[in-house]
Amino acid sequence: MAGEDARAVVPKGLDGAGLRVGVVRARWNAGIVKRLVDGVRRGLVAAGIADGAVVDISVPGSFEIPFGAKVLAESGQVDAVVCVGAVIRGETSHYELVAGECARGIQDVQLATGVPVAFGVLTTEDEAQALARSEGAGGHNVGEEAALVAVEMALHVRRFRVPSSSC
Ligand code: DLZ
Repeated sequence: MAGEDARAVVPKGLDGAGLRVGVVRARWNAGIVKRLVDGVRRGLVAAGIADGAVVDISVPGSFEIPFGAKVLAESGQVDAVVCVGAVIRGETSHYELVAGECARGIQDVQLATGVPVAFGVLTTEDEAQALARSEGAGGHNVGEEAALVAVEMALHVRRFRVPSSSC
């Protein structure tokens, strides 16, 4: 992909105005995660979400991301959550456990709460792959992609939500 345009494309008609989004970021591999968070911000702005509509929490590592996402999803303060972290095999003896539990936990949280939770967590063989997927050549940024996913899914929820007065 080097040199090619790999920047995330905003789906036609995606308009997140009025949505509130939570971001959970892991502190492990902080340099990579910072690049992902910058991508998340860019994606949210491109989808029409103001900075003031975004809340941000940090957790120790990717293993804790699902719990952070659950706290936000259950808070009633956000319509979607974006998770960002980086699990790098070369530096992580229990890579499978951390990466696998992070992915499973995120899916569990979104299905249990009904609040979309996007997976912007890199699981890579080495740091070079992580750099390439967090604003590498061509602008590929998994954080930016995850932000757009979160907005799209939140709009599905908004469209089909049963008004509380009809219950
Ligand atoms: C312990 C650990 C290791 C070895 N590697 C990573 C990593 O590459 N990426 C990451 O986000 N977190 C890592 N962690 C920390 C765990 O996610 C978790 O914070 C600790 O095991 C404490 O529960």
